[in-house]
Amino acid sequence: MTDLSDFGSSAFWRVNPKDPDPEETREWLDALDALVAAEGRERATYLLRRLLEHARTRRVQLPPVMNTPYHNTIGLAQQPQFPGNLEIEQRLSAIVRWNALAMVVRANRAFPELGGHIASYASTADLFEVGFNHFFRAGRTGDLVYFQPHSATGVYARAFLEGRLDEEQLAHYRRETGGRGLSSYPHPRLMPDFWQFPTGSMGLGPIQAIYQARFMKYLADRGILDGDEHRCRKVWAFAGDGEMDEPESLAGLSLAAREGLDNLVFVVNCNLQRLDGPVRGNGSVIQELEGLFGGAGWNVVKLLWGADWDSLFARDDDGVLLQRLHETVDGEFQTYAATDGRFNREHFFNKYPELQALIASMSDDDIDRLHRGGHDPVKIHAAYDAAVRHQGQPTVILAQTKKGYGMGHWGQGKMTTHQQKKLDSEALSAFRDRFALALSDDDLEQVRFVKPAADSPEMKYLHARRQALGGYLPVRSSVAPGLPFPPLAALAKLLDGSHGREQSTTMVFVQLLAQLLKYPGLGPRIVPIVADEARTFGMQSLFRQIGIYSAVGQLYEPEDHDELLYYKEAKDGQILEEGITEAGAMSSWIAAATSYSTHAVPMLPFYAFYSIFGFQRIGDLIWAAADSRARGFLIGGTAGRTTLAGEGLQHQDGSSHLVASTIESCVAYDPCFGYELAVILQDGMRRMLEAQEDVFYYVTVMNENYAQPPLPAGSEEGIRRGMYLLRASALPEGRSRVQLAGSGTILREVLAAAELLEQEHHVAADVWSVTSFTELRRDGLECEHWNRGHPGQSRPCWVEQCFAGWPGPFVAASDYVRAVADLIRAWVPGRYVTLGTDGYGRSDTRANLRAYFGVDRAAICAAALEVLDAAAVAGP
Ligand SMILES: Cc1ncc(C[n+]2csc(CCOP(=O)(O)OP(=O)(O)O)c2C)c(N)n1
Repeated sequence: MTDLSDFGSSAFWRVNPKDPDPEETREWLDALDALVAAEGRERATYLLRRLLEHARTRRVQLPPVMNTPYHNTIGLAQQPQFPGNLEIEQRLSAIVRWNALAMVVRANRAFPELGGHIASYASTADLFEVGFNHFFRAGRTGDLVYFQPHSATGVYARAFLEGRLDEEQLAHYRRETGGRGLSSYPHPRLMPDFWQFPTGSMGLGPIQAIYQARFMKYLADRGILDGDEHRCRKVWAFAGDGEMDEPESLAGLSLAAREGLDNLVFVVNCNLQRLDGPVRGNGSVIQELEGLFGGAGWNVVKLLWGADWDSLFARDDDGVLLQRLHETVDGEFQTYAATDGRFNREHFFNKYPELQALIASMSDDDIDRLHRGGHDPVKIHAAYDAAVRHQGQPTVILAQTKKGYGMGHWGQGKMTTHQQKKLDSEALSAFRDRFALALSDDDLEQVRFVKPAADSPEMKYLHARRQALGGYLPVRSSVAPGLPFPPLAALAKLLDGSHGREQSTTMVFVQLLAQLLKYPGLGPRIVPIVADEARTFGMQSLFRQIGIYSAVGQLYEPEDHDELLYYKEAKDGQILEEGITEAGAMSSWIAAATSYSTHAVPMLPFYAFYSIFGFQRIGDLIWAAADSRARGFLIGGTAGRTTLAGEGLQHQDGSSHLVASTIESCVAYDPCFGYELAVILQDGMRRMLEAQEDVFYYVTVMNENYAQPPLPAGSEEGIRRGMYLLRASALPEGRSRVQLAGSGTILREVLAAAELLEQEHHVAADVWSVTSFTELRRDGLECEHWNRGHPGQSRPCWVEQCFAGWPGPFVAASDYVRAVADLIRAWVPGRYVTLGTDGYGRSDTRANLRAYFGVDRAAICAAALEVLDAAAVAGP
């Protein structure tokens, strides 16, 4: 017999040392077997735990226990009866496979630049199909599925069979500008009736799915969703094994386990390859992921081998097969996927005589047909069934597949398969034969889509299965009830100003939030979210007032329990305190901000964060939020490069407004005064909750204290549109005159500069408060567009309307890079000088920083005098 302990220096043997006394080992194993047989597995688990504890006291080093053998977690004996018609399902999945492939091939025949993927869906087709036929429940209380993005073709191909997409749409895959096209990846922004969750940026699907599952528990624990109705709902997240390398893919694993998210199922499509090559050529990605998920506290289900391996494992008395699998690294598994039965026999099985004997009765074709688990519907069904039944933990299914499955030597397991998007007739014909598709040579040549007749057994089956599961998916709905919100008059206290008391806009925001939390009908729907910065923003009073959500309540007496505003965690707590994870907090925000669509329950999330750790740190998640048609408030706190004084380069934000301006549905404001903030937030609620516009707000608030003035009469429209005249100079006509504009706290420097100009230089200065350079620019662009389409007519934009009759010159300053104030240059009717905080932040006092960056009153005054001088020299 082969000495299994002599496999040389493979990765397997580095963690599995040789056995110095096999006989003794056998005795221990026999003893365990006898125990299990006599007293059951539970008793064995108990004794193993005691043994481990005892070993620890003896300082015996423990082996890595997070890995199980390289076979299916669910044994043949535990496998439930497959409830479907296997034959019909296989025929259906063959058609879906073909149509998915045809979309890509046709698009690229016509326009080679369009791109697309065939190999990824080829590997995941069965994983999707078993879900569609047996698990994914549709409807308002149905499941939420995050699809692996570059397998979107398969979802379209199935929707085509279901009659939800037509042939013209399929023919316009990746050609969207004409209006009948299909998105490359899941994009609710582009297909708002179809896709629910954007997953195209690797890693964002997994983290959003986790926080979605958590948000559903939050809604149920707070009594907003009916717990009974929603108990069976699952969140399914399909990810690639390469995708699991993204930090975001792994970032939420411990939260999911900690919160016991048994409504969450991850399916990792382990085809062992990513774009460039193998995911872990020299190791095993499945074993690695098993350790990671298991270590985080997940229920791990390995789905590695198809039914045809069952008899091989059953006869593997000496464990040679298992050992051979363990010593094989993923790079070799890929080669086995790319080669035929003969090669596999010679290189995998023939290595040891015991293995050779095991497959003696199998032909090369039989070996070629040995399935990996992720291609066997029965095994997939068993894994999914176990996952949906599992309680108390989230489940991950590690499904082993072959990349480019069924693409023969044109793609299966090939290093370059990820980018394969064209197939010649020979390859198409081989694909047809491989999946027994009833296609003529002409069908092949034209790469025709296939749709069986409505009364065919396949179509009847497909519809019946979906009917049994509540309908079709993915489907996105935008229908949601509105929410009440206060009229502006109800915010009078904030609009009246602080009566001389010094307050920051952050404090005004917290007051406003507290008021909204008490507003009937709206209060309970507000979701305050923080990433360990509540105290920074003075939000700690909310801890006691509305509680921090915790799935288990509060199991300890908080250190500050005898204080009025103690740290209160509660099962019905309203605040989501995410800890130091901006990505996690943002994912929670997305779940809340799309709840109107996902759950037909509108919520109003406010996520308050250090403004630099928003667009800069997790910009891609904000982009995904916009794609998701999120509605809610992002509050960029401690904003401005010179306003957050002491913190320095990594903390001082001078660019978020510039980035915000690039996101079409993001409405951004940089208000200076509390009344401006109140008008903006109230208008935001009107647009999002009443008009149900698919926009979200980014509003910066600062921590600088100053007296908050009352709302100047008639300024509401200007505040909303982006600017208004705050102070017209009282100096008599005939003086030199300049128009100054400013935003955020720098507006106060502008006001001080106006005083300086008037008092020391006898120059008249009018001051404009700019609440949003970005909205002003949008309005300018829109008017330009309109004017172009209406020759002979001219619609002035808001900047032009405001500055009409004000001759300039103009000076504008903000606490952000100059490019922010430059956004409106095209519509300023005169010489326009901008000041900003370009460069790296650094720590110092506010006064020193503003002088350093040239945005203080002296710099603004100097810029105004200079531009006036230049104008005087240039003449009228
Ligand atoms: C953030 C991000 N980086 C890169 C890409 C480009 N990309 C698309 S698919 C892919 C490879 C995915 O490999 P894997 O997750 O293993 O999925 P498979 O196609 O093998 O199923 C890459 C790098 C992306 N979509 N998102």
